[in-house]
Amino acid sequence: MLDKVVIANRGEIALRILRACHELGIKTVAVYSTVDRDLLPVRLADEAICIGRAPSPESYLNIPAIITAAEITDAVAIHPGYGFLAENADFAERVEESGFTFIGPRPETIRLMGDKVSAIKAMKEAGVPCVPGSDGPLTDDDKLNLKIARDIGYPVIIKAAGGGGGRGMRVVHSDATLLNAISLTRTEASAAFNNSMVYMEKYLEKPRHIEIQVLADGQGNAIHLGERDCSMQRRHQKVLEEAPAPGITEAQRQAIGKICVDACIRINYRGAGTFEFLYQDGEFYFIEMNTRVQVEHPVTEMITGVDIVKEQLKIASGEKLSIRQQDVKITGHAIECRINAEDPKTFIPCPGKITWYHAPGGPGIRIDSHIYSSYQVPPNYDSLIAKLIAFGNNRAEAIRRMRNALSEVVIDGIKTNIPLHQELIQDANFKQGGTTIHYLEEKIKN
Ligand code: MV4
Repeated sequence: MLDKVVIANRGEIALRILRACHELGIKTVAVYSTVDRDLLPVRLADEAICIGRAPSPESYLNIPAIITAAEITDAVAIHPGYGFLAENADFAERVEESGFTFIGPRPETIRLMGDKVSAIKAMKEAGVPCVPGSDGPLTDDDKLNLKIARDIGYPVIIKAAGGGGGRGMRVVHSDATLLNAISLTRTEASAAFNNSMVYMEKYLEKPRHIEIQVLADGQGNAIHLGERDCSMQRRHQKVLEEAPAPGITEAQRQAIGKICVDACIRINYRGAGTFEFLYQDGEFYFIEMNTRVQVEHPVTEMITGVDIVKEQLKIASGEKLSIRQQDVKITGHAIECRINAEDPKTFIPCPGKITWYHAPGGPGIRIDSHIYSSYQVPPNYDSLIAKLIAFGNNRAEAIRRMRNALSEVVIDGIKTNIPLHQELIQDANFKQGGTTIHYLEEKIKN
C-alpha cells in the first residue's frame, strides 16, 4: 500500500480522501492556500504545507508548489480530487516524471478524454453508442458542413473539442445559422481552450443525464457500479443526484455497464472513471468521459457498498481489483443534495462565517462536509460546502429521509440553497422521477 499521499485539493473532497487514506493506514499531507489555514483537512492531516496565496492559480493550480510539497514530505503519491488539476494531463505527467504516483489514469488517457473528438472516436471504436454526428472535427468546407448537418437532421449542436461540462456549445436549428455558429464556436473555443477544433452532433432536445461509474486496475480488470441520474442541474452545475436512475431496468443497467467495462479494458483504463451519457427514448448516447472521482460518487457508494476513493488508492498502489462484477449488488436508493453557500433564489455565492452548524443524522444519512461552527467560507473557490446524502431501502424512503434531514440541518450566518432543496424534494415531478436536464431551469422560472 502507498505510504504517504499528498491531497492536492481542499474542502469536502480533501476530507473525503483523507478519511480513505487513514482507513487504509496511509499517511496524509494536506496542501493549503493562505485562506485555508483553518480547514479541517489541514488540521486532520499528518502534515500540512502551505502552497501559496488564495487565488487558485497560485495554490491549488500551482504545479511546482504541489510537487515540491510531495518532495519535502517524502510522499509517494498525489491524489488530485476533482476540479483544479484532476483532469490536467500535463500535471499527471509531471507528477510521474518527478517520481510520484498520480492517483488516476495514465496521462495519455486523461489527454485522450480531454479532447472530446478523440474521446468519442475511441469510444465509438470500443463499441460505445454515441450521438449521431460529424464523426470527427469539422473542416472549413462550408458545403460539406451543410451536408453533414442536413444528413444528421436539425437541430444540431456545435461543440468545442477542448470544451466539455457545458462550455463551448451552440445549438443550430437551420441552414441559415449553421456556418456562422460554427465560426463563432471556433473563435470562442480558440480563446477559451486554445483549440479551435469543433464537431457536430444531433441535438437531443429532452434527454436525461445518466452516467456510469467504473473502476479499472489497468491490469486487464474492470467493473461498473451502475448508474447515477444527474439531470437535476442549473447552468451545467448539478444540484441533486441520485442512484439508481429512476426507470432504468436491471437489464439496461447490465447492458450499458458491460459496454463501459469492455471499453475500459479496450483502452486499458486505470482508476475510477465515469462515462457520461444522454438518455432519451430508451437509448444511451455517450458524450464525455470523466477521468476523476466525481462530486456525486457517494450515491454510488451508498447503493453498492463500495468505497470508491479507497479503490482509487488500492489501484494506484498496484493492487488488482478485488471486487468482481458478480459481487456488485445494487441495493436501495440514494440521493445527494449539494449544499452551496449561495442565495437560494438568485444563486449568487454567499461566502462568510458560519456562526452555527448542526449536522442532521439518523438511519441512512451521510454528510460529506468540511464545515464547522465558526468556519469562514472563503470567496475564492466554488461554493459547495456540504453534500447531504440520504440512503433508503427504496426511492420513497430515501426522499423521506432527505426531507427530514434537510429540516434538521442548521447552517447559520450565511445563505445556503437548502430552501431550494426543500422545495425540490417535495416537487411532484421529482417525486415521479425521470425529469430531463431542462426541468430545474424551467421550474425555477416560475
Ligand atoms: C448535448 C445536449 C444535447 N444534445 N449534446 C452539456 C454539457 C456537456 N457535458 C454536454 N452537454 C449537452 N450536450 C447533444 N448532442 C445537451 C447538453 C446539455 C446538458 C447535458 C448534460 C447535463 C446538463 C445539460 C444541460 C444543457 C445541455
